[in-house]
Amino acid sequence: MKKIIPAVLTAASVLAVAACTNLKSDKAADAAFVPPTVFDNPIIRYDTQDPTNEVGEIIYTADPAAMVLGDTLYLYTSHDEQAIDVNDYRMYDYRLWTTKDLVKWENKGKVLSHADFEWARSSEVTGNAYAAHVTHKKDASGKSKYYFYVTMEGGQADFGFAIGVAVSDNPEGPFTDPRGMPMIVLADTAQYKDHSWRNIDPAVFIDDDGRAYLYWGNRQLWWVELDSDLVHLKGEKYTLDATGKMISRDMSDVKIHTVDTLPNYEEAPYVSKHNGLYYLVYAAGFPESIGYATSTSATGPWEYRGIIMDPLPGTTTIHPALFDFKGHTFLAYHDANLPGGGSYRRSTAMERVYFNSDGSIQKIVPTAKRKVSDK
Ligand code: FUB
Repeated sequence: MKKIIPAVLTAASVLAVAACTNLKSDKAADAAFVPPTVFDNPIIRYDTQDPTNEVGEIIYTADPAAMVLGDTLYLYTSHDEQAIDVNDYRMYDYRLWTTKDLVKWENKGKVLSHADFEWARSSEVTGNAYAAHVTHKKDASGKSKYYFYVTMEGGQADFGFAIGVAVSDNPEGPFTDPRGMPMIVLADTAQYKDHSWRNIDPAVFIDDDGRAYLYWGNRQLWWVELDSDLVHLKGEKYTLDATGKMISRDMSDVKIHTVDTLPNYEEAPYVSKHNGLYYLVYAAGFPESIGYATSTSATGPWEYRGIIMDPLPGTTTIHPALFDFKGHTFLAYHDANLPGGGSYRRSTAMERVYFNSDGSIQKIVPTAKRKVSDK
């Protein structure tokens, strides 16, 4: 059953006119779209079927990743399930929320879990599913496939995080792991860093020429080109079992690149293209703000352009996603503005983004905290 979560938006915010440069599409449908200029943040609040969105069980969501298909935004989030006042992440699954207007949100529920990855499930760990990213591509027959890149605790002999992928014929799933093993493990980045959570926060960008790149990393940004199947790394050699799952991999011909030009790079890279320029937004410093860089190529070099959002009250992390929707640009991120919120009980928020004529992004002041009554 479909669950509807409409958010309340003031008439003033809908009617407000952007005073600044923004991206425009020439599509008639997009031209008719009146983009919100102020969001009823947090935009995701209840895991509920209540159409008024004023009652129900609060859901804490984080790490938004945006995928636009036609007239619909698919917003995938991680899911914070930690008890109040406990200082550690508890994240077992990913949630999907869709909208056609950025105001009414449809709750598609759980679409993927830590338990769905055999290689992560079998490890002796607690089972965290950190930030993810979803993209799509048509296969040779013209059929769309959806690729869900995840951060999973487990997947290797040593305690730590790994990056994996699951694939579906439908953006709502079910997603299944085509590899049977992670894409990136601790051994792949051991020459650069030694902390166990360095391989987190995958983000994939598919360029106009069809080449695809995977960006990731905590305290170090790495990127690697993906194979055209979006499931293997370019140059990765592997053997398969009778079911088609990988049983071994050889990384000797895979080129893992580092990016060292982003001040205070912490984590959460997200690459997108706007007005012909490539943008890389990321979480900077700790507590995190949102920094960004631009380039004329998806592979850099990246020119640092500044901070677009300062640290937020109540949460050390912020996790940005910059995306276009119906001819306008938006930023999704997380705050801690739900009752009982905090660094391990976060909530997904969104803002409008305005560009200056030199491609720089105007600093964003988060929409004032909405009053959600304590339950
Ligand atoms: O949600 C768990 C981790 O916190 C993410 O992977 C980071 O980006 C930070 O948001």
